[in-house]
This record gives sequence, C-alpha cells and structure tokens, in this order.
Amino acid sequence: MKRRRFIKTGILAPFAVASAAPDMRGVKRAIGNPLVISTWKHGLAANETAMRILQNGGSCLDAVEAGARVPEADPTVSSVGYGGIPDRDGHVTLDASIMDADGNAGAVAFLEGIKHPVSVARLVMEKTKHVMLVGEGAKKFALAQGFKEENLLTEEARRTWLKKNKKSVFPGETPNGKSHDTIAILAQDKDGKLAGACTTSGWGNKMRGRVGDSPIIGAGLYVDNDVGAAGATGLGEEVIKTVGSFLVVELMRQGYEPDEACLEALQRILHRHRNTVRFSVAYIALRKDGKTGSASILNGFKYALYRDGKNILQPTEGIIK
Ligand code: SD4
Repeated sequence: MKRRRFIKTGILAPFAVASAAPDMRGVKRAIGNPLVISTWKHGLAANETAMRILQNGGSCLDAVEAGARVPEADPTVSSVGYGGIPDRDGHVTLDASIMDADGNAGAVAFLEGIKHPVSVARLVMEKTKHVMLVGEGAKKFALAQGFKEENLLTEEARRTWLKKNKKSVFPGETPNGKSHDTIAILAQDKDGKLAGACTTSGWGNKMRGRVGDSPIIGAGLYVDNDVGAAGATGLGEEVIKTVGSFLVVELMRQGYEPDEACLEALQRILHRHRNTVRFSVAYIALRKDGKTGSASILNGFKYALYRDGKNILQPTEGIIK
C-alpha cells in the first residue's frame, strides 16, 4: 500500500519506476502451484506442515511460520529452538525472523526461554511498530503475548556442550554433519505470493550475546514479492558482512537465475577469503516465477523442496570440493 502511495505522489514516482528492474519483466509470477523450499533434512517435516497450510488455502506467511515451528519444537534438531546447543555459558539463546509478501518484517534475537521465536518474530511484525526486539525485551514482549517460559536446554544438548565447551563449533563446519541445522524456509502460495522465515539457536558455544545472521533482515532472510526470496544457513558472520539474502534477491532482480544468484553471493564471501575457507555458507532462493536455486561453499548442504505433490531432499554440490 505504501508503495502505491509512493507511485501516486509525483516527486517520488521516478524513484519507484527506477527501482523496478527491466530484467524482471519477462519473469511471470507463478499462480496456482504452491511450493515450499527449506534448508537441511529437517526441512522435509517443516515443508509437510507448511504445504498442508498452503493446500488448504492458507497464506504463505502462515505456512512459513508453521513450518519453522516444526524444528523449533524438535529436540533432535540441535541448532533450532528446543534442544539447541547452548552458548559458551550454557544458555540456549535464539534468533529468528519472518517476512511477508508486503515487505513487512519482524525479528527477535538473543531470546531465551521461549520455544517458538519465529512466532514471537511474527508478533513483533504484526503488533509493534518495530522490526526487531532482543534479549530481555524480546522475552518480556513474548511473555506479555502469552508465550510460556520453558527450559530449552535438553540433556543431550547439555552433554554436547560439556564435550565441546571451550571449543567453538563453527556453523558450516561439517565434522559429523550435525553441527548446523538452522532452518530458512520460503513459500509461495496459490496466488503466487511469497513469504519467508528463518530460525536458529546459532553457533554452538558462541560468545554470550552473539547474534547471527538469521534474525537480520537482508542477511539470513529476505523477501521481495516482486522478485523473489532467499534464506541463508552457515557461518552467520559472513552472511551479515555480505548482506547475503538481500544480495541474492537483488541479483535475481538483475536477471540472474536463482542458482547463479546464490553462487554469486557466495563468491563475494570467497573473494574476501582469497578462496580459502574452513567454514560453509549456503543459500536457497525462490524466484517469483516459482523457479528455485541453491548454492553452498562446502559439500554436504541439502535442501528440501516440496512442489507438484513431491517433497524431496536435494543435495547441493559445494563450490570448494
Ligand atoms: C548463525 N546462520 O547463527 C546461523 C547458523 C546456521 O546452520 O545457519 N547454522 O550463524
């Protein structure tokens, strides 16, 4: 609505026209064929829940929120919500963000004791004038909205923490494929509208107070309903420094295919490190015509794609072998 108002007002009209890249003209919005794409194996279960909502005529926003809540509640997913590996001081601290088709956004960071940060992020978006709440303030808001305070530290996560304490686990390092599990989830509904969400407990044994890319709009998640959506997983610091998901969407606006856009965004990271890295970052992308893509720095990244009645886990070949 705001955008339409801009276009109507004479002074800002040239700006609004200039921001609509000509390359997107040939790309039509996919209508009538809902799809969901999300990171990692736990994305399969998240996609199932999200797709059920889309098939029942639900909105893409409801779909991504419900999808993200699945690994948040699953104690076996060690980098999201309940069961997440704690920070250096033994506390589980959570980051999440959400964006809708109108460009609205909500996020929470460094949130403790609340199992579903993605739902708190949605309420920040819908019930406040703000985009992001952190720490104590985020928790106070969540409690005021009726969320229950819970202990999110499972025995399993505590044992992992004790074993690895003093030794940080980089998200993206893949010693056993279990150290990184953030979910970024993007959906397109039957009207072709896009939404996305991202939720994580971040880097195991991170410094207390550390916030990653997942709740930073443009870094861990970005949605532009005119162009497409993108989400990130892996070493958040690198994603933040390159404004990764925003970059992927902007590259699609310039005419890059979704795969190419993800690849180019990762090349920016590799370039800064002279192509020598010991961490990984991966992106997933969804263009408004329903075309999807992904890329990863290292091998081992998989994403779940639910479309045309099939929910399939797809491997992504790493740039660095
Ligand atoms: C972070 N990007 O906090 C998240 C972690 C992650 O797979 O994606 N792990 O840096």
